[in-house]
Amino acid sequence: MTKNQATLPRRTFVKGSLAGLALAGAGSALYGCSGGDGASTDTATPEASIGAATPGTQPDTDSVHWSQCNVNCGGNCVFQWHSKDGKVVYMETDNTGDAALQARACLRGRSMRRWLNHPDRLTVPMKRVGKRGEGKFEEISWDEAIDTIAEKLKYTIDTYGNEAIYVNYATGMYSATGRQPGQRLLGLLGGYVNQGYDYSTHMLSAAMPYMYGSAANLDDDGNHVTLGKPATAFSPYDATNASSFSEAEANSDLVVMFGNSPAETRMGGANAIWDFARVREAVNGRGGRIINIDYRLNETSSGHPDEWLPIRPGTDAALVNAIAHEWIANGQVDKEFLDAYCVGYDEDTMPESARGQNKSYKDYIMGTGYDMVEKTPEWAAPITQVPADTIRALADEIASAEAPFIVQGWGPQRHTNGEDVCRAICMLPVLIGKIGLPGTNTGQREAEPSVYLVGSLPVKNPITTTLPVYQFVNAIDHGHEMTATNAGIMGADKLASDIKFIWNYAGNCLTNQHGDINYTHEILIDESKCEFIVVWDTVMTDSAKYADILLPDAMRSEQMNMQTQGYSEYYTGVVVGTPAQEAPGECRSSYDVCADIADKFGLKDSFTEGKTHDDWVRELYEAGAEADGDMPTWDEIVEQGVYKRELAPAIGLEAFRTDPAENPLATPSGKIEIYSETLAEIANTWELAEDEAINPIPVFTPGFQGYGSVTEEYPLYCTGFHHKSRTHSSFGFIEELEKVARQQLWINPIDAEERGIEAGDIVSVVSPAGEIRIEAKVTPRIIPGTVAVPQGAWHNADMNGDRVDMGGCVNTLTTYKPTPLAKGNGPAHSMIVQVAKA
Ligand SMILES: Nc1nc2c(c(=O)[nH]1)N[C@H]1C(S)=C(S)[C@@H](COP(=O)(O)OP(=O)(O)OC[C@H]3O[C@@H](n4cnc5c(=O)[nH]c(N)nc54)[C@H](O)[C@@H]3O)O[C@H]1N2
Ligand SMILES: Nc1nc2c(c(=O)[nH]1)N[C@H]1C(S)=C(S)[C@@H](COP(=O)(O)OP(=O)(O)OC[C@H]3O[C@@H](n4cnc5c(=O)[nH]c(N)nc54)[C@H](O)[C@@H]3O)O[C@H]1N2
Ligand code: SF4
Ligand SMILES: [Mo]
Repeated sequence: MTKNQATLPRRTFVKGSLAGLALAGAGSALYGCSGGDGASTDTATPEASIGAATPGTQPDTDSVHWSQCNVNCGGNCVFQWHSKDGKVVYMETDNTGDAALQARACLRGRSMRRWLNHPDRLTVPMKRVGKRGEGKFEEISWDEAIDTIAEKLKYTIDTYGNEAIYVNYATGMYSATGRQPGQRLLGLLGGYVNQGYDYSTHMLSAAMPYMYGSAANLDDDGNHVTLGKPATAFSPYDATNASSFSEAEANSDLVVMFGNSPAETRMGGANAIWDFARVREAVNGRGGRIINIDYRLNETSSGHPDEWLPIRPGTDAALVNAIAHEWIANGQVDKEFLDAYCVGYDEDTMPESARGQNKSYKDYIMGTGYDMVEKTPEWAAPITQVPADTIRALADEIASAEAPFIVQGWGPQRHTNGEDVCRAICMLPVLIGKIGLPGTNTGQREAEPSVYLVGSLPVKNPITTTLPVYQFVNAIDHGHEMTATNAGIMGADKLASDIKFIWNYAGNCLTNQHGDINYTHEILIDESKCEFIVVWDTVMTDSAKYADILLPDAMRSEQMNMQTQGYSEYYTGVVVGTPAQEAPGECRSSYDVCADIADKFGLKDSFTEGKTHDDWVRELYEAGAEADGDMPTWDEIVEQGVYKRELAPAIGLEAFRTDPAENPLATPSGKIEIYSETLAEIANTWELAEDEAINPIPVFTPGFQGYGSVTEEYPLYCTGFHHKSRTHSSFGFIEELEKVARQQLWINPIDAEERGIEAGDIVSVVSPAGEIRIEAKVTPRIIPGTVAVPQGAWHNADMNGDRVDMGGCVNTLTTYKPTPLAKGNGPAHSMIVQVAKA
């Protein structure tokens, strides 16, 4: 892990929590209001709505406690709780230090008090009493819960071995001690199957290392090995492979974004939307332009409609192909760069094994290889819905830019053809050699260097077997048949067992966030398959309904907490906080509960090493501070709550560009592999279905339920995006947020009119996998022929009845079909549907 490596000297050291308050309005007022957490329904202090901007008008409180927003949106924003008599009265966010570095909470974070104090909080341990999935539970004691879990763990390990245990993908808890206790416990018991990739960047994380390399491709001696290694060493947002927005701000004259909407997915005061606002100002200020390629006019370009270039979802690779065609036809590619730094652009740099077979990228584009189709703008226009003239103009505009900053969000790769799409987008800067230079980017997401100032509770898993996360349902159903070459298993040749025990802490990926809920339901309710499911959450989510034992968690603001900043691009930080109020009912911390489970195995001392939860937090902090040398002491951090520092700008692949011999990429050739021999080998050796392909060069393939797959029954393409009112399904039960940004189906007026649908109508959306009901948002902000459902709404269907999902969860519509290479969740954004007035 990068430790402080990219940091500038500390420029602010804030003592006292109110320093910098006067600056508070300047920073991120655009993206979050400047005061407290808004009008309250649950406390007797209406003054709270006045906010924090006018000290002196605040309600009477007796203490301040810090914590950080623990959900997975990347903001890691700072909470400053004001409590009285052990109960939270109101919240402020970050008002410390330099305004540009204030991690100020968005509306979601500012509603956290509603979550903490919500009447639907889980407050007691429960066991299932109805059929699995029915959601019928009965209160039990902690003793019974802990005994049952210990017994089931012992039974599972004795009967099936440790490889029958799986910790499900779950992102609701970013903290030094949140999800780690469970993994630490399971590690001590002999281990569990690891998670490979993630639901965020599944296709990209699997595919990009073949083009730009990854440390995971190197063995301990530094030799290149690519097959059968876990992919976790590749970071989809590090500062080695990609440039920071601050670099665009400083030096770019054209920003081209593919499916990237920081105003929705990087909210919060010290997050990329703030960085992007500065980018726009600087780039426009020097006469440059922003181009935002998306199937919808997203919030980032809302108010700047001239920035929007509409495209049919899943077809970005076709657009890239046509641009490449123009550049090749007009002699605009940087052949010198391609020869010196890349493999496989044309015959001159094809690897021995593929030479003389018309397998190069240039052959593919110009119609002399692969599918023998010339990728002209006229070819791409009907696929992408981008007119040929617009494509030509775009090709010209990018080629004439001095420092084009080409960047992709993760929307384009979360499609069934995502593995090719993400590499295809990177071909734009590669073809014109605009990589590793000031103001340019590699085509990947803007760098968000993970500079962790402190570590987390240590976890050791003796098992190396790794399952691509989206495969967990298959692993429950037929894990014993899954191998490296038919299911993408990593770290071992095959799974040793079906998954029999699921540990699900702070996640809703059993159903809601996973995909194809109707199908997944069938697998999960079969108790002869997965025999035991433990879920820990704070509210009754759809996934929680499948628990055999359901545990109530104390939230971060209800215990001592610590988290180091993970994603934001300009700054890193650490927050240490004390409990702002007591957890409700019988909620306990996961650390304490896991210590008790360890005790049943005689492992309590190994688990705790004689330390309490709070001892660990202090020790982890002090270890970080010592390694860093520049951080406050423990007493100081407890007093001031938050410590931050600015990060240096980064240019992706700068070292490689400057001296490729000295700084080769971690690919087999050490170069950018436009043609990957390793992928060619995988394509030849893996077992693939007839409709699946793995391609050594980034080609346009429509993908499952992608371009060309619509039928009379399902005549519309359907896709999704990450929504403002929730972080995935987190906050999905807070009514006030739903009122601010509604769960609605985006549909173009042309498609709506054909169906007699008007804005506000409740419509039925039917896919081959299921049906939802949702309100229609009729808007020209979405391209005709495609509709979109914001992801993360709470599934709400009678699973013993018609299964029509009144909650409008997009994963009722997705079909379970892992992608060819990553075995990932491409269907998340690739669907075909019919829409009708309900
Ligand atoms: N179709 C489709 N599906 C998708 C996506 C998509 O774009 N389209 N996006 C995917 C992506 S990128 C991701 S990352 C996943 C995210 O999927 P998940 O990781 O499941 O994220 P959430 O839905 O936010 O669920 C987090 C859970 O943590 C719980 N939680 C919050 N705080 C606490 C706490 O203090 N203690 C405990 N025990 N629990 C807590 C919340 O109540 C919530 O149930 O979804 C994926 N699913
Ligand atoms: N508010 C909020 N913020 C979040 C989250 C959240 O749930 N809510 N989730 C967090 C997490 S875990 C993650 S992984 C990130 C997700 O970040 P992303 O994956 O980048 O988010 P998406 O909204 O899926 O996609 C980004 C944009 O791509 C567009 N798009 C989708 N498909 C295509 C396509 O085929 N081509 C093109 N050109 N555009 C396309 C969408 O309309 C959207 O505007 O966001 C994080 N931030
Ligand atoms: S949801 Fe994200 S942006 Fe909003 S407060 Fe939490 S971390 Fe910050
Ligand atoms: Mo994600």
